[in-house]
Amino acid sequence: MLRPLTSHIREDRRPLSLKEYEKLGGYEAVRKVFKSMTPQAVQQLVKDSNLRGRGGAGFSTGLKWSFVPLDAPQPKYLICNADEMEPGTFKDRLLLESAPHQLIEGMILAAFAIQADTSYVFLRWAYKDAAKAIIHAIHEASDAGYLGDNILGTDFSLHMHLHTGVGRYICGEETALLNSLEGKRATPRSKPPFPQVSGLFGKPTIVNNVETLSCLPHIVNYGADWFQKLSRTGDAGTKIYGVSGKVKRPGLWELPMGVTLRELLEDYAGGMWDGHTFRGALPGGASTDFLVEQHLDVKMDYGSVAAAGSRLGTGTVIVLDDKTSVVGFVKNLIHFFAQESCGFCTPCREGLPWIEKILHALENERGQRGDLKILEQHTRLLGPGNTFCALAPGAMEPLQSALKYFRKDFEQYIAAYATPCRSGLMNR
Ligand code: L3W
Repeated sequence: MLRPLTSHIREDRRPLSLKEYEKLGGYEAVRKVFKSMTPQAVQQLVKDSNLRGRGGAGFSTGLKWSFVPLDAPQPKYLICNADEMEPGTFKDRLLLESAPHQLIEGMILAAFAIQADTSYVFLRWAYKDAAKAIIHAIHEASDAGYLGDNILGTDFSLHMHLHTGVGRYICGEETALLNSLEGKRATPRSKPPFPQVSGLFGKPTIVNNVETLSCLPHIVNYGADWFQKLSRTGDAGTKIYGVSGKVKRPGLWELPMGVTLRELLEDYAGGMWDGHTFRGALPGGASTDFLVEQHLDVKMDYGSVAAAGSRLGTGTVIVLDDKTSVVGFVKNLIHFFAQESCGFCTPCREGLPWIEKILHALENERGQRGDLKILEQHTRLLGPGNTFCALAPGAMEPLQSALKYFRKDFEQYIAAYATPCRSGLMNR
């Protein structure tokens, strides 16, 4: 099976019912695990499979689970991070809307591996169809004995709840998500302690992405080796890649991990619109660095994209073309991140609106000499280690790489419009 996560998704994308899912072998992995595996064995299998988190960071799933103290008393929590709000990212939505039982089965397996008795799907508020599909599937799975007390007659119990967020990007950051779920203001927490030891209500908690969890039934059914061999590279499995921007066929495709950016753009997305030329692409949502022409043959896996100076992130590519203003493009992204900053730490709260102001001024022919230097300073001041969470450093990635690869696009505004005696920046 070359596309385990999506090959059973119907053409009309209607969610598969429990009966339909069972007919295709659904919940066999849960039966297998309950019959013949220990939690430790499931953890080892997932470690051996080399599954890495699909939410953007690519952290080893099995390793993350292994930090949960198995003998800690209940409650322990498993949380599915379905708060998909990264710009250009719409891959989890497909799985949530069309394959809800695959996700639920994956969650049961993950909960068993860490011996959690309570689980939540933390869902983006705007995903209304997904909410309907998940709720319906939770009811079906509970009625069939896959969820609840003493699942399938075993001594393992798991209760599952759907929680819809209020539409804030920061809730996708795992510790802000935990605060939100506890009814508190959604600001990130400091790490360590990591949620695996002190998470929801201070209890051991695992937060995994939708796509990550959806891989689990297949890894249990077909094995770690099989999962590794799905990939073309050292990073295992398939990946749901996406492309948006001025390409002929924007969309999502489940492909072997490690297809090249060129294949993705030309063979799957159909190439650029007529009359438009490729200039660059953000490989994994907005909070990644640009890849450009010289990177078209880079393999889209964690290691290769990192070696090219960016990150695979969510694997959903945003394409920049030659008819789109680079400054406007980056300003749009910074506008989003500035709006979504939780406001807790100063560099992020103050820095992002400042950058947005400068980009806005540039775009509107009010650029000043020194603006690029200030922008560059900000990419450092808001970079890794200077803020409380990854939001601002992520936002700096498209900006810093745009300044590197498309510097002339910024300079032209300064050269064309700046005068040496403009008033200070703060007077704009
Ligand atoms: C124990 C350690 N656990 C890390 C765990 C940690 C978490 C996971 C990843 O951001 C990225 C971000 C966005 N001991 C550990 C450890 N962990 N070190 O591993 O952690 P981390 O901190 O590397 O990343 P993160 O804070 O989870 C995720 C980028 O993804 N991104 C955003 C995507 C957004 C969505 C969405 O909207 N839903 O997908 C895209 O590129 O910028 O860098 O579980 O506990 N020493």
